[in-house]
Amino acid sequence: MNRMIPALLVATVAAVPAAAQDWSHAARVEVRLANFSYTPKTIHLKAGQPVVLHLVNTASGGHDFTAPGFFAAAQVRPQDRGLIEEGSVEFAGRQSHDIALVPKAGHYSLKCDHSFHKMFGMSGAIVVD
Ligand SMILES: [Cu+2]
Repeated sequence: MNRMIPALLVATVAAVPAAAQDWSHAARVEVRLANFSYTPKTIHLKAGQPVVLHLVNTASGGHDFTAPGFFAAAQVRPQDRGLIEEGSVEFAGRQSHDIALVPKAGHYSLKCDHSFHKMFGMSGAIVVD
C-alpha cells in the first residue's frame, strides 16, 4: 500500500500543467483595436500569471492582433489555440475574442498586419515582467 503513494503523487503533479490550469482566477485585461490603434498601446502583464485577454475590435472593418513572439512563448489555453494562426488573431468588424494564457517574461512587439495599418499607427508592445 505504501509503495503506491509516491506513484500517485507523481501522477498528480505531472497532470497539473497540461490539464488543470485554473483559469477562474485569471485577471481580465481588455485591449481595444480601432482605426488605427491599440488601447493600451503598451500592454503590461505579469509573468507566469494566468490572464484572459479580452480583445475587442471597435472598428467596423477588420484588424488583427499579430504578436508571434508573445504567443509562441506563452502557454495558451487549449481551446483558444485555434484562434491564433502564425502568431496572429484575426478580427472581423466589431468582433471580439477572449484568449486565456500564461505569459512568459519578455518584451514583445504587436502590430496589425493588414495593408498599411502599421504605417498608420497600428502597432504596440507587450511587456511581461
Ligand atoms: Cu488593422
